[in-house]
Amino acid sequence: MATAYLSLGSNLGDRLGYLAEAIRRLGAPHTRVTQVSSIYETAPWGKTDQPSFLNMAAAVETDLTPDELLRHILSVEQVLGRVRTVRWGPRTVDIDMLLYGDERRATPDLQLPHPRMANRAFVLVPLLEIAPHLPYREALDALDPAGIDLFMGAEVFQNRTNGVQ
Ligand code: GSY
Repeated sequence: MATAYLSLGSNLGDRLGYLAEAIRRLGAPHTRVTQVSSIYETAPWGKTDQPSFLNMAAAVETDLTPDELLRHILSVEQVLGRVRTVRWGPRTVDIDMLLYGDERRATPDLQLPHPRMANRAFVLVPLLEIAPHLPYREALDALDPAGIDLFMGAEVFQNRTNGVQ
């Protein structure tokens, strides 16, 4: 059983609904979502003329290998309507595997740790909220925190994901 950390983002349509559905769907097979962060509204990075994102992080416990977990993530993105057209363009949901245990690799489909995570405050703010022990605090302190606003606390989001009103 391994612990993996994921970053999720959405900037099209029912952004919160897409994140909630992604968390529900990530929870199987052979995978359990053990922690979710708060939801943050964040200014778009890369291609800036697009709607703002909702971003969050999640921890999962999984029996899947990194490649199997990647396939699971891609299938959840696909079911939720992600279409990869414009690079860095708008998306219903984007799920990145940031870390998988202590795994280090650089294959074309999957690089671990995620090669750009240390440069993105919209990734590190939610990640360090759920995993303050990870060695990315200095990286976050070096980034501009502007444009990262708390949108919804983790507990409220979890109640929504579990269908509790
Ligand atoms: O890399 C993930 C997709 N993405 C995002 C994102 O999730 N949040 C923000 N704020 N900007 C982004 N630009 C891209 S591409």
